[in-house]
Amino acid sequence: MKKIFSTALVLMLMFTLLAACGKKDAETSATKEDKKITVGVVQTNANESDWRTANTKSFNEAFATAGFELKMVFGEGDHAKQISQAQQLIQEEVDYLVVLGLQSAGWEDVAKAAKTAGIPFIMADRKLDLSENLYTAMVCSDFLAEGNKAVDWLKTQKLDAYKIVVLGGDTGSSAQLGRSKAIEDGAKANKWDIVFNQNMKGWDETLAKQAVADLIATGTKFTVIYAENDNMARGACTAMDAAGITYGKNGTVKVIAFDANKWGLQNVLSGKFSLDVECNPLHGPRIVKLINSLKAGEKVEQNAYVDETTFDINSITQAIIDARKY
Ligand code: GZL
Repeated sequence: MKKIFSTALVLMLMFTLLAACGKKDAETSATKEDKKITVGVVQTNANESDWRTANTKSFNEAFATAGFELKMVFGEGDHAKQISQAQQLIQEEVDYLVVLGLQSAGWEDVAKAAKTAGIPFIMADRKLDLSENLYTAMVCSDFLAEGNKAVDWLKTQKLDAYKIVVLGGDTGSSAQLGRSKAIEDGAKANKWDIVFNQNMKGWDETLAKQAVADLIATGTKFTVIYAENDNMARGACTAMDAAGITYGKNGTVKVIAFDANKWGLQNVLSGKFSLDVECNPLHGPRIVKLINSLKAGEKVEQNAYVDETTFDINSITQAIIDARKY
């Protein structure tokens, strides 16, 4: 009798334990399923440019809609700070790490740490110098292609003289490297003169305005402003206004800009900018789609470049501008 009772007691204990484990597993899996996806985003600077503002807004809105928890940090022009911020996010065991690098180089250790931690490393905006085994995917712009579009357009202008002022972006960023390589190679191939070629820290509009004002003061003549974003192109226009130099549709200087913000395109329509090359900042939805695909175990394209176009005085209309999202 005693034996039957102790057997029954053991069986009861076993079933209770099993039920408890099952419940825990169920809770764990339920918690896992319900757990918000946490995404670490290492952004460049908060107020770098209108492009960057649109880009940050895109992440905030898309991640909120998707129900992702966003942990966004800003390097504020300091590459070393971005590296330590990325390492910190890995320590915090984010589910995904998205990097928009101030500099292309120097990301190997972070990428290796993310890989060791089992955290997918995603590049956005600017491709980084990483071998394909060190990142999961990228959603970036092809900056060399952007620059080549500007060079091809410049060729069609058949100017009497090509005296080009290059206002580069942040030195060492893939956006600056690609756009600068395009104009430098284009000038060499077409025997154009680059009369000024300097990168503006932080893509800064005021620095660009001052650089062009100083150049004008030296008496250097130029026929093209190649500004690697809208803000710096506007800075150059302010300097030319102050010096009485005409530009754009009926002017002596062609102004080329990149980003194609709405206000930049308004400057194309009004004839101030001659060309604006699109660089699309709306990466939020793209990264959400990518993360959802990864979460579902779907195969994703590792190297996805964003489709982008150009706008000049002959192609732009107010309707096109009004329909734009940034
Ligand atoms: C390009 C982006 C650049 C923009 C600038 O993708 O990284 O940085 O062209 C921005 O306006 O600040």
